[in-house]
Amino acid sequence: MQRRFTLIELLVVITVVIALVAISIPALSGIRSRSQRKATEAFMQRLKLAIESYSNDFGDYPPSSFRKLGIKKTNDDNEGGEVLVRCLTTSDRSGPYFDFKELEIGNTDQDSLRNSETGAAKSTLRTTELLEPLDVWGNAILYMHNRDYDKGGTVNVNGQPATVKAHENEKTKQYSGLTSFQLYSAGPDGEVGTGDDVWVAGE
Ligand SMILES: [Ca+2]
Ligand SMILES: [Ca+2]
Ligand SMILES: [Ca+2]
Repeated sequence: MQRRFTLIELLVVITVVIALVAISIPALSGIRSRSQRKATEAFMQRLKLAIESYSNDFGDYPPSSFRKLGIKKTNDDNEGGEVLVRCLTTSDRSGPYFDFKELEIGNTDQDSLRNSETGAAKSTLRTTELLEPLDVWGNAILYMHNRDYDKGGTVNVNGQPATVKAHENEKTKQYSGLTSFQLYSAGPDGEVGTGDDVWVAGE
Protein backbone atom coordinates (compact mmCIF):
# COMPACT_ATOMS: atom_id res chain seq x y z
CA MET A 1 0.00 0.00 0.00
CA GLN A 2 1.38 3.40 -0.96
CA ARG A 3 1.80 5.83 1.84
CA ARG A 4 1.85 9.59 1.28
CA PHE A 5 3.96 11.99 3.30
CA THR A 6 1.92 13.90 5.78
CA LEU A 7 2.21 17.67 5.88
CA ILE A 8 4.08 17.45 9.18
CA GLU A 9 6.64 15.00 7.78
CA LEU A 10 7.22 17.30 4.82
CA LEU A 11 7.69 20.28 7.12
CA VAL A 12 10.22 18.32 9.18
CA VAL A 13 12.19 17.38 6.05
CA ILE A 14 12.16 20.98 4.78
CA THR A 15 13.31 22.29 8.18
CA VAL A 16 16.18 19.79 8.30
CA VAL A 17 17.30 20.74 4.75
CA ILE A 18 17.22 24.47 5.62
CA ALA A 19 19.22 23.83 8.79
CA LEU A 20 21.85 21.81 6.87
CA VAL A 21 22.25 24.57 4.27
CA ALA A 22 22.53 27.21 7.01
CA ILE A 23 25.26 25.19 8.73
CA SER A 24 27.26 24.53 5.56
CA ILE A 25 27.34 28.10 4.14
CA PRO A 26 29.72 29.52 6.77
CA ALA A 27 31.82 26.33 6.60
CA LEU A 28 32.13 26.66 2.81
CA SER A 29 33.02 30.34 2.96
CA GLY A 30 35.63 29.51 5.62
CA ILE A 31 37.19 26.95 3.25
CA ARG A 32 37.09 29.52 0.42
CA SER A 33 38.80 32.26 2.41
CA ARG A 34 41.45 29.79 3.64
CA SER A 35 42.25 28.74 0.07
CA GLN A 36 42.36 32.39 -1.09
CA ARG A 37 44.71 33.18 1.77
CA LYS A 38 46.94 30.26 0.70
CA ALA A 39 46.96 31.59 -2.88
CA THR A 40 48.06 35.03 -1.69
CA GLU A 41 50.76 33.53 0.50
CA ALA A 42 52.00 31.42 -2.44
CA PHE A 43 52.17 34.59 -4.59
CA MET A 44 54.15 36.36 -1.87
CA GLN A 45 56.53 33.37 -1.65
CA ARG A 46 57.13 33.64 -5.42
CA LEU A 47 57.84 37.37 -4.99
CA LYS A 48 60.29 36.47 -2.22
CA LEU A 49 62.25 34.17 -4.57
CA ALA A 50 62.33 36.90 -7.24
CA ILE A 51 63.53 39.47 -4.65
CA GLU A 52 66.35 37.09 -3.68
CA SER A 53 67.38 36.63 -7.35
CA TYR A 54 67.40 40.42 -7.76
CA SER A 55 69.56 40.73 -4.64
CA ASN A 56 72.08 38.17 -5.99
CA ASP A 57 72.56 40.36 -9.08
CA PHE A 58 72.40 43.83 -7.52
CA GLY A 59 74.08 43.16 -4.16
CA ASP A 60 71.05 44.41 -2.21
CA TYR A 61 67.32 43.85 -2.00
CA PRO A 62 65.12 46.21 -4.02
CA PRO A 63 64.67 49.50 -2.14
CA SER A 64 61.22 50.46 -0.84
CA SER A 65 61.56 54.17 -1.46
CA PHE A 66 61.52 56.00 -4.80
CA ARG A 67 64.35 58.27 -3.72
CA LYS A 68 66.73 55.32 -4.11
CA LEU A 69 65.68 55.01 -7.77
CA GLY A 70 66.08 58.74 -8.41
CA ILE A 71 62.34 59.27 -8.69
CA LYS A 72 60.21 61.82 -6.86
CA LYS A 73 57.33 60.05 -5.21
CA THR A 74 53.79 60.99 -6.21
CA ASN A 75 52.19 60.04 -2.89
CA ASP A 76 52.95 57.80 0.10
CA ASP A 77 50.47 55.11 -0.85
CA ASN A 78 51.90 51.72 -1.87
CA GLU A 79 55.39 53.18 -2.32
CA GLY A 80 57.22 49.98 -1.32
CA GLY A 81 55.09 47.81 -3.63
CA GLU A 82 55.46 50.25 -6.55
CA VAL A 83 59.25 50.37 -6.23
CA LEU A 84 59.32 46.57 -5.95
CA VAL A 85 57.35 46.16 -9.19
CA ARG A 86 59.70 48.58 -11.01
CA CYS A 87 62.76 46.68 -9.73
CA LEU A 88 61.51 43.15 -10.42
CA THR A 89 60.51 44.10 -13.99
CA THR A 90 63.79 45.88 -14.79
CA SER A 91 65.61 45.06 -18.01
CA ASP A 92 68.98 45.59 -16.25
CA ARG A 93 71.32 42.68 -15.36
CA SER A 94 69.44 39.41 -15.77
CA GLY A 95 66.00 41.03 -15.29
CA PRO A 96 63.08 40.91 -15.48
CA TYR A 97 62.90 38.83 -12.30
CA PHE A 98 59.13 38.36 -12.20
CA ASP A 99 56.43 37.93 -14.82
CA PHE A 100 53.35 39.61 -13.31
CA LYS A 101 50.01 38.23 -14.51
CA GLU A 102 47.05 40.56 -15.08
CA LEU A 103 45.33 40.16 -11.69
CA GLU A 104 48.58 40.14 -9.71
CA ILE A 105 49.19 43.83 -10.34
CA GLY A 106 47.16 47.05 -10.32
CA ASN A 107 47.13 50.75 -9.52
CA THR A 108 44.84 51.23 -6.52
CA ASP A 109 46.05 54.82 -5.97
CA GLN A 110 46.07 55.73 -9.70
CA ASP A 111 49.51 57.33 -9.84
CA SER A 112 52.07 57.59 -12.65
CA LEU A 113 55.68 58.59 -13.25
CA ARG A 114 56.36 62.06 -14.57
CA ASN A 115 57.49 61.95 -18.20
CA SER A 116 60.96 63.16 -17.28
CA GLU A 117 61.40 60.17 -14.97
CA THR A 118 60.66 57.28 -17.31
CA GLY A 119 64.39 56.80 -18.00
CA ALA A 120 65.12 56.53 -14.29
CA ALA A 121 62.77 53.59 -13.93
CA LYS A 122 63.45 51.13 -16.73
CA SER A 123 60.73 48.52 -16.64
CA THR A 124 59.75 45.85 -19.11
CA LEU A 125 56.11 46.63 -18.24
CA ARG A 126 56.37 49.65 -20.60
CA THR A 127 53.92 51.79 -18.68
CA THR A 128 54.32 55.06 -16.79
CA GLU A 129 51.71 53.88 -14.27
CA LEU A 130 53.06 53.08 -10.82
CA LEU A 131 51.65 49.59 -10.39
CA GLU A 132 51.72 47.67 -7.13
CA PRO A 133 51.34 43.93 -6.47
CA LEU A 134 47.81 42.89 -5.42
CA ASP A 135 46.52 40.12 -3.19
CA VAL A 136 43.65 37.82 -4.19
CA TRP A 137 41.14 40.35 -2.79
CA GLY A 138 42.47 43.18 -4.99
CA ASN A 139 44.20 45.03 -2.12
CA ALA A 140 47.78 46.27 -2.39
CA ILE A 141 50.63 44.14 -1.05
CA LEU A 142 53.22 46.04 0.96
CA TYR A 143 56.96 45.57 0.51
CA MET A 144 59.54 46.91 2.98
CA HIS A 145 63.33 46.87 2.71
CA ASN A 146 64.90 46.43 6.19
CA ARG A 147 66.12 50.06 5.99
CA ASP A 148 62.49 51.21 6.19
CA TYR A 149 61.22 48.96 9.02
CA ASP A 150 61.33 51.77 11.55
CA LYS A 151 59.06 54.03 9.54
CA GLY A 152 56.72 51.26 8.29
CA GLY A 153 54.78 51.56 5.04
CA THR A 154 51.42 52.49 3.54
CA VAL A 155 49.08 50.23 1.55
CA ASN A 156 45.73 50.88 -0.06
CA VAL A 157 43.16 48.52 1.41
CA ASN A 158 39.56 48.77 0.16
CA GLY A 159 40.43 52.11 -1.45
CA GLN A 160 41.80 53.64 1.77
CA PRO A 161 45.48 54.15 2.62
CA ALA A 162 46.50 52.30 5.80
CA THR A 163 49.80 52.50 7.66
CA VAL A 164 51.47 49.19 8.51
CA LYS A 165 54.22 48.71 11.06
CA ALA A 166 56.97 46.19 10.30
CA HIS A 167 56.37 42.72 11.77
CA GLU A 168 58.20 41.77 14.95
CA ASN A 169 58.84 38.30 16.29
CA GLU A 170 56.67 37.98 19.41
CA LYS A 171 59.34 36.28 21.51
CA THR A 172 62.52 38.09 20.49
CA LYS A 173 60.85 41.47 19.76
CA GLN A 174 63.16 41.72 16.76
CA TYR A 175 61.93 42.51 13.28
CA SER A 176 61.17 39.45 11.15
CA GLY A 177 63.63 39.30 8.24
CA LEU A 178 65.86 41.61 10.26
CA THR A 179 68.53 42.05 7.57
CA SER A 180 66.33 41.43 4.53
CA PHE A 181 62.73 42.45 3.76
CA GLN A 182 59.04 41.93 4.55
CA LEU A 183 55.93 41.47 2.40
CA TYR A 184 52.44 42.07 3.79
CA SER A 185 48.78 41.54 2.85
CA ALA A 186 45.78 42.59 4.97
CA GLY A 187 44.26 39.12 4.35
CA PRO A 188 40.65 37.96 3.75
CA ASP A 189 39.00 40.54 6.04
CA GLY A 190 40.68 43.50 4.26
CA GLU A 191 41.60 45.05 7.61
CA VAL A 192 45.08 45.95 8.79
CA GLY A 193 46.29 44.54 12.11
CA THR A 194 43.95 41.56 12.45
CA GLY A 195 44.77 37.87 12.94
CA ASP A 196 44.31 36.89 9.28
CA ASP A 197 47.03 39.27 7.98
CA VAL A 198 49.62 37.53 5.80
CA TRP A 199 53.35 38.17 6.38
CA VAL A 200 56.29 36.77 4.43
CA ALA A 201 59.82 37.77 5.47
CA GLY A 202 63.15 37.23 3.74
CA GLU A 203 65.85 35.01 5.25
CA1 LIG B 1 51.73 55.47 -4.94
CA1 LIG C 1 50.11 52.97 -7.60
CA1 LIG D 1 43.44 41.36 8.18
